[in-house]
Amino acid sequence: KDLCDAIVIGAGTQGCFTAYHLAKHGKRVLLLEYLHFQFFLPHSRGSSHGQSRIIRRAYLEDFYTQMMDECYQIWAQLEQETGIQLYRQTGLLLLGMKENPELKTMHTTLSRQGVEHQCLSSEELKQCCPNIRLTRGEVGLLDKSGGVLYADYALRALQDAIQQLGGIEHDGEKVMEIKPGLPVLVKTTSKSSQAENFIITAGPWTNQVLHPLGIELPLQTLRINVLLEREGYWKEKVPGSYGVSQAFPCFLGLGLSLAPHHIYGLPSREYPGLMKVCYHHGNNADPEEQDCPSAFSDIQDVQILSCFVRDHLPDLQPEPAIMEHCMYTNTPDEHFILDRHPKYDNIVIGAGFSGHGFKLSPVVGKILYELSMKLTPYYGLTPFRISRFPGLGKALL
Ligand code: PYC
Repeated sequence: KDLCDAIVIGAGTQGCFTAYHLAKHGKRVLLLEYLHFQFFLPHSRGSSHGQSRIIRRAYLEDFYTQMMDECYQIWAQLEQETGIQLYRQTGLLLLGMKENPELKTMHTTLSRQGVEHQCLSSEELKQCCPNIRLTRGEVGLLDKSGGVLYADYALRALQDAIQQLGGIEHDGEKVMEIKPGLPVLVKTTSKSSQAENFIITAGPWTNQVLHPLGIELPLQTLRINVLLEREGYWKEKVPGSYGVSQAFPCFLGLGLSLAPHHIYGLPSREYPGLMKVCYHHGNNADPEEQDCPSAFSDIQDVQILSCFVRDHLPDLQPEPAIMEHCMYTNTPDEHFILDRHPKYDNIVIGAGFSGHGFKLSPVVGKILYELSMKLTPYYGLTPFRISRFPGLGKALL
């Protein structure tokens, strides 16, 4: 059997960027799309499918904003290498009550990190974005670097780049066995492979992969849309008013009175004439049971979004035209897990991207590459350590 430097299991954007950085540094890498039931790429069971994602520097925490600087550079580098446009700058508009603590913190972070931004009163917003209305007491904060990432193009570009760099990709194979040790042994339905290092980026399947490795992480898998978070596409009353080509901004509604969770929206590329408006909220779900029927909480979520659209996006029809699903894998604090396995130091885990990991995947992949090669990452990893969850894993090891 050939011995690779690394096997990466899970070929979503985090695993692809990990394999990309490994291959770029001359490492022999095998990227496996792990699924308990085998699926072929691209599929919609994980968190990397679809055509668009928000990219932004606006964050509550300085460390994400700092990482985003390098992410923008790597996204641009991938665009250059592959000749494919992956990012469109539209601006990211934060909406919230003037005194909203999250809005204030994001404003502070943007100022402290020197990110170009603009505070907008209701009147000022009307001038620059006539299709968005604020309700009483709300203000806008524009992160000018925000925009849309073309998620499907990004995955394709990454997979092509990995192959060009000599990396090997396998999908559609069910993983039968993972044996820790030096080397790590991975058996799939069609072959056995071994590697000095093993990196797990299996999204909602992370705990399934980790089970035979003696650890369970506090990950909650959420179905976004029909049962969990809403992803609705609202039809424009006035065609073209919210399109990508009009540079209509992405937006994030923070702590709005009608919605306890964030509401976000972005111009839709996949359905011209529709705008994607979603609720950052969902219920527990098994990734293999994504297609169960809607629950009562979904209907409530749609009502919340319809009220938001009616009040803030007057040129959209308030009823959704299409509903879709996506999976989130959340940690209790919604920060990522980027760490070594507590017992096997040649096994590295990237998990718990909590619905905000896509834009950050260029740096996540770099950190996972560095951890696997025993290099010291440039970024402090304290917020991402497994040990922040007290007592975790002890009983299992
Ligand atoms: O991280 O910007 C984000 C985001 C928006 C919707 C889900 N995640």
